[in-house]
Amino acid sequence: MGTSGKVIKCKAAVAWEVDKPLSIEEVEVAPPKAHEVRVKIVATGICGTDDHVLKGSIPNIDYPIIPGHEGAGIVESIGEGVTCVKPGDKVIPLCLPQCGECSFCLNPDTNCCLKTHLHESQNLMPDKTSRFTCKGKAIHHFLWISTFSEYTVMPDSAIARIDDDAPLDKVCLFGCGFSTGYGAAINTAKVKPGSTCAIFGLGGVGLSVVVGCKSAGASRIIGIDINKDKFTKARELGATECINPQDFKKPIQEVLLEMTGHGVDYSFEVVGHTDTMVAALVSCHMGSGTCVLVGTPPLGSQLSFDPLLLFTGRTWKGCLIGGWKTKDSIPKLVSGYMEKKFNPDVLITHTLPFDKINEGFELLQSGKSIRTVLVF
Ligand code: COD
Ligand code: ZN
Ligand code: ZN
Repeated sequence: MGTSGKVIKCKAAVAWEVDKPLSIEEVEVAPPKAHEVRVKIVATGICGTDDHVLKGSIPNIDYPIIPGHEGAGIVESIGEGVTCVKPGDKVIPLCLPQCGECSFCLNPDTNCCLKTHLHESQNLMPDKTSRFTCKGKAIHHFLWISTFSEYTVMPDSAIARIDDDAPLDKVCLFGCGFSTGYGAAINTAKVKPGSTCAIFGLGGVGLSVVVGCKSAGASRIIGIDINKDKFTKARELGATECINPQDFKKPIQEVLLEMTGHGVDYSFEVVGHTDTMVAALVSCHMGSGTCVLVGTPPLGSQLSFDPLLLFTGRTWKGCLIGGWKTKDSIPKLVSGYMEKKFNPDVLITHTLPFDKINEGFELLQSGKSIRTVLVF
């Protein structure tokens, strides 16, 4: 008795409105349409961005919605025309699709496919309908992948097949956190051996930047966080120094300039605040420093900074999902993990049953967790 072609009833976490805890509901998940895939999610991480969805602090979110974008699972069924995966394949849903055909996908210098939320809303499937229903009401998708549901549907441009042996409760972190931070150092900054790096924010994503800087051969890696409990893990992963802005009377950018002479070679903002974005720019080397924005700024925010900071030679850039062309790169990152090239397992501080999802968010909000992985 297969489920293919039928509606599946399963558990999902629904955000009915802003600023309310998630509610575990029974939802109905419609079968995939043409060029869509239905996936049984086995494990999903909780990322800072999911917390922003609950708080209503990111643009273009419609409620009710099923959040979650750091999952791993197994293909249950495929719609007409899908060739990239088949039922039974292990997969990672892609919160940034790669259609492979648009002018951005054909451009080697960007990973922002034209089918992303930057260009069109991903709160409904591409045909502008939902595959989720709860209590007779259509529920919105998040980034087309909604991994906080035991079964979820995504376009075939937003799914990548991974190694058959990959442990899904670990490699789910490649769907966002690890890939985002590691790629920011490797692809976007292109950190050079022997360089000095500063990372503002040592959550799951910031710690993944630390891993990227270390593997690129940086000799000095300075971690910055207002929560000193993050320092042990940062040192374990390669930070050579850790500092708390609250321990200094002067602004942290001045502290960094004093520590390094003329500023760091690479700085990374992994908090998502405009003040730390400008502090990270000021902290990098006046003539040759590169500052990379990784954290999403608050809804509607604007930056104010002295343009002279750029005149002398600093470079300011940003990236989404670490600049990876996702469908091509995430399977390779998972293979690298299987070959023990890097080990994001240390970022997983908690593993909880899916029903305890709100406990997972409390751990994130109180700064007690790096990554909580929920298992169905
Ligand atoms: N100075 C230094 N550290 C600070 C400050 C400050 N003023 N304020 C807060 N922090 C620290 C916190 O103590 C915490 O340790 C860390 O910053 C933030 O970490 P988390 O655990 O809350 O969040 P992450 O690491 O899971 O994610 C953070 C991002 C900001 C990167 C994330 O929310 C985001 O915006 N991602 C967008 C980038 C992207 O590519 N996204 C893809 C999908 S998410
Ligand atoms: Zn594309
Ligand atoms: Zn994320």
